[in-house]
Amino acid sequence: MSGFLIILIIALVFIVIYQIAKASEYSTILRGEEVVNKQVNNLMVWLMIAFFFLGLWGIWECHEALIDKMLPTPASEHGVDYKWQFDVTLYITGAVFFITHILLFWFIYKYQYKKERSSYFYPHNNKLEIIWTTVPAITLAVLIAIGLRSWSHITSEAPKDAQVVEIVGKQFNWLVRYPGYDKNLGKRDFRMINDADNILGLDWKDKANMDDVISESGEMHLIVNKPVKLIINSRDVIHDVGLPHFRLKMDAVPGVVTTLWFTPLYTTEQMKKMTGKEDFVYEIACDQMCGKGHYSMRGTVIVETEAEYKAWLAKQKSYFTLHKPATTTAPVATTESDDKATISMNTTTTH
Ligand SMILES: [Cu+2]
Repeated sequence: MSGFLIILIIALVFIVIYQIAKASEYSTILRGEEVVNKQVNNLMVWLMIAFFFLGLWGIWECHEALIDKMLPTPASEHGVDYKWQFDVTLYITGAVFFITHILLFWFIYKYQYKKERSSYFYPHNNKLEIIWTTVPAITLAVLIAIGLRSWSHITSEAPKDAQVVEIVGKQFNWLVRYPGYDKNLGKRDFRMINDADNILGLDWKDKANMDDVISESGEMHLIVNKPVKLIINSRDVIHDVGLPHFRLKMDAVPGVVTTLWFTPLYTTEQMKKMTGKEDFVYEIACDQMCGKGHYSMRGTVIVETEAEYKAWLAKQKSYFTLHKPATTTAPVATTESDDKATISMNTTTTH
């Protein structure tokens, strides 16, 4: 019923427009074409000027309405570079936008139709062509070169002491894996993936897997001021690890490992104070449309001090301990007793 009403309303609007056009056609004939044209021309000029100011007001209103929703200060070293480039790009393109639009609307007003003035034929100017081709080309080339420098920085080899965390996307949540006290992530084999007791396909023949901790809640713990290397992968389709507060994102591709590294600058607690928001959380958003549950692929990052991180890690049970496969007799790894962050790894515990 509502569909029929919508079609009826659209049809009526067309009829009204048609009737108005007809009426103005008749009035043109009655009042003389020249007089009407002049009036319409005048009206159009003022409507265009009004449109210009309406547009400017709209930009201002959007700015006011959305300023609180803007991302806070970048929380990574790379993010600071990124924001600088974003701002520079915005200032350059913004300035060009305002100058060209002011001129566009000003010319409409200044060169509105006048009977005594005819248009000036100006087909070509090589100098102008060269200027408006080379200036934007050089500007964009410089911006891209600066961007590439940042890009090659985050995708370059991570510092030796970097914390290593693996993040794997799956429809529809993130799985985060931490190496245990051995600081090594064990091998994975996609053929061993099994939702019941081997969610990431850890290869139990590899000792390095025994102490690996997997968070299935999409919570990623990072250490403040310590470089972190993310090892990114996907279990099914293409996802994308979006870390808006750190101004980073990287595709998670099935079968291909992607990496990036960065250094978090502020703990979650510091960020709560800086933003004045008690409920502040660093967010992991899937930045790649990956299916019907895409919207719900939200993870969180908790940035904390090294001591807090170690205390948290010490409380975690390794995936092996929690899901010890019945058929596997796993080799027992040697324990590093001097490391406070030792994961409780009891291979005899059964669940
Ligand atoms: Cu997604």
